[in-house]
Amino acid sequence: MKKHVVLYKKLSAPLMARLHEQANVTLIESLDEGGLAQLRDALPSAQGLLGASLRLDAKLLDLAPHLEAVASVSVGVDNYDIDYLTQRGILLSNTPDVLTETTADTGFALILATARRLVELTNMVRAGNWNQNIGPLHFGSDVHGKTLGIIGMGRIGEALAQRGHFGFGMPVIYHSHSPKPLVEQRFGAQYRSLPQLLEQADFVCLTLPLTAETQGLIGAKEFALMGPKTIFINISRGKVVDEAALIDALQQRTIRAAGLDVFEREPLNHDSPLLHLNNVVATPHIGSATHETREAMARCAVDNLLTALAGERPKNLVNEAAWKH
Ligand code: 8YV
Repeated sequence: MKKHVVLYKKLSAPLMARLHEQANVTLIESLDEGGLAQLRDALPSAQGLLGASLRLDAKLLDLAPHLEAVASVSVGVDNYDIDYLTQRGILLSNTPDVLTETTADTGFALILATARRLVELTNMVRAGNWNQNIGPLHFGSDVHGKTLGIIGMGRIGEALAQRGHFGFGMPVIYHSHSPKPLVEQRFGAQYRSLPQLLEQADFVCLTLPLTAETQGLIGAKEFALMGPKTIFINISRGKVVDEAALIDALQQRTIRAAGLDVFEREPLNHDSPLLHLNNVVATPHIGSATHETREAMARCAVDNLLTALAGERPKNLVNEAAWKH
């Protein structure tokens, strides 16, 4: 008997075909009010859910009494009430690994674009304001040889360290829950306390998950420890940062600049000061957003979901405690 799977993220034709072969599929085309109403109507008979970028809390999940598995097309799982899912025995899976390199590439793209003022200067050219040779007013900062500080040394942090060490000859310092001897061995990375890292790094890069512990981790006190030449990069989650404190640090030039792919609220408010600061490069959460990687993530999520619905343990199970077998 085919199980009922509700998708709230569009999949490629091959993946849709694969799902239709093995499940009864309801596709929610968008997450606007109409789409959310459709989702609420579909949940009472749903046994599997697949998607991303939607807060799945107890209130919504209580509408799905037959739910067995949720497959997130993301590595971050801050959108899920994991304790509630576990208490109900609902298996939550995510898509780590497949997006690591692409997201680290995004991180380095932001490091280079922000240090070399790429957006500001290409906008100047586009506006027809390139009228003379570039002088000190438009100089950027070097990246090669500068100190790369990584907060959160997981898969993505490690890939960022690899790029900095081998690609740009950058000394790497890092802060994480615990020392990472393999990273120290491979990239010469050195462990630092958070205050030490903030004081010593030329580039401060956030690559850690959003949890109760990391929410608001970087605020006014932390920005004050950085220097006027420090460049701040966030490819983790916006809520790890006190965004008002970041805006103030940028406006007061407490730090030199920021490269941001994530924000407290997404899409970013059109009236956000971050959109009007020259020392900000803001991208619309494109960390993993390449054709190849998003297809690989969706494929991984479909594998996880179908495995769970077949009563097997999905490869990327997030809440081990929900696995009763
Ligand atoms: C996107 C991400 O939000 O994987 C994550 O946690 O933040 C990004 O890859 C996600 O892929 C949305 O589909």
